[in-house]
Amino acid sequence: MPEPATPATPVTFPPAFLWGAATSAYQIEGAVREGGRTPSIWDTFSHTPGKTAGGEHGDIAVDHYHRYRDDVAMMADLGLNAYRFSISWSRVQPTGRGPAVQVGLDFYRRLVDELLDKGIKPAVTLYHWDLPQELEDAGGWPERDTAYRFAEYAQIVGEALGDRVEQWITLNEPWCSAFLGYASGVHAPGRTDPAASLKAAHHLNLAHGLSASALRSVMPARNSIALSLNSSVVRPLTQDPADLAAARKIDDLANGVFHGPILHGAYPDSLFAATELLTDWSYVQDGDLRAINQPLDALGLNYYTPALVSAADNDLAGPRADGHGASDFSPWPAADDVTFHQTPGERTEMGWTIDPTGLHDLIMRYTREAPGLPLYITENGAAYDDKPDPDGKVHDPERISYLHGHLAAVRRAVSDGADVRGYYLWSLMDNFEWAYGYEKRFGAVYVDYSTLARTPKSSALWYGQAARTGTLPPVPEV
Ligand code: IFM
Repeated sequence: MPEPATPATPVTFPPAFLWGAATSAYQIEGAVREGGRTPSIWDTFSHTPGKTAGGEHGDIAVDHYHRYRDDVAMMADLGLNAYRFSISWSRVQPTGRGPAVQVGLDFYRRLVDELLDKGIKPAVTLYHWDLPQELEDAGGWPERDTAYRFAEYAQIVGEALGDRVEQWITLNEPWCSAFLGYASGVHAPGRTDPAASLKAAHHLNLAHGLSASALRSVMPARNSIALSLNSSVVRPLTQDPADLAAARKIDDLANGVFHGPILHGAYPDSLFAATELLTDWSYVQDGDLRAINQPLDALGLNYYTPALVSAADNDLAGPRADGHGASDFSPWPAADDVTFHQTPGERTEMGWTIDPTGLHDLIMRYTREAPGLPLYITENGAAYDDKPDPDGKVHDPERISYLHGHLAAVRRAVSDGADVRGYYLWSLMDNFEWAYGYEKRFGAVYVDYSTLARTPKSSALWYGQAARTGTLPPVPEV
């Protein structure tokens, strides 16, 4: 059922609901050579010709490293009560192993203190795709040792910030790290090896489990440990058994490969069957599944758009449209027999169809998959071609409508029994959108890339009002 544009009764959220915004280190910080930071795989990838739009990179990004105080003040002025950001691993542990660099940890400590001072609850993500290049040179995520290195890094950050940060997220969207990074190659490190991508997925799972234990060993028990999955809402094009099987395969590759071991302690048998020509999964060692299947305190869900799939020989099949960038290599190992279709409806600048019902379905799915586990929407948002008006203001009514629709879907899920405790808009401000460079603007705050000046868009003011009142304001006419 579509969400009504402006419902008759106001959409109101529980008083303790977190109204946040999210960012990640490489997308906003800049200062890539300061304080002993060394290159991550994204520094290397973005400086490799042809890998990002216009050869753009995060060297300066939006200079958050130097402007964090103003950025926190801006969040406070808007009325947000939560902020999710990630730590740059190579800023803290430049070689990905060994002792931490104090300057790196101090930056995050200052940021956290600034947030707490303004009454904004910090949520730390330990890994948002920026593996230290040295670890990629040693094999990257397909190499088991990377999981152990990650647990060590988690412990360092947990020790440094665990006294003041309550919300922890181990990995952001491990699907992207594994399959865009090692199968389709549209993300760093740009490898195109489907077998390696499945191995990477397992080691990311292991890294999650080991880091969750490491965090627990050094942090106060009150802290919450979660991870953020970009779980796909996979819909079959028809009810034909071949299309249902295609949807099942993509569901395993998008979701089951992570939530299977993490939530249930096992990979789906159907995933093993689907990928048997690529890998025998012999790198899943005794004890790994136990290590991965750690008790969690919460689960983060990132949602943008649903996927519509059919069997490749379906008459209605069209060109590949999975929305994950242009590559001759698929991010879906062993799924050449599946076709992705464009879901009908309006789209954002990313070409992603706007469908808040998908968010409701996703929340209800995890309410069933993980009963009793609190949920957070750790990312949701839209890119639009925002431009300042002559008066300098930036009006983005499409984003307001997008946010309204998705927040109303969250609220509907809460009414249906889901325990959703917060929402983090992606993104606080325009930033480096990976392979798309700076072309796609996801921010609620506009960034002028020539001056780096920040201007809250009308959506930021709308969202801030929602945060302050706990009720969604009306949606202006587009
Ligand atoms: O910008 C990204 C973010 O880093 C991870 N989730 C999706 C966003 C939009 O593509």
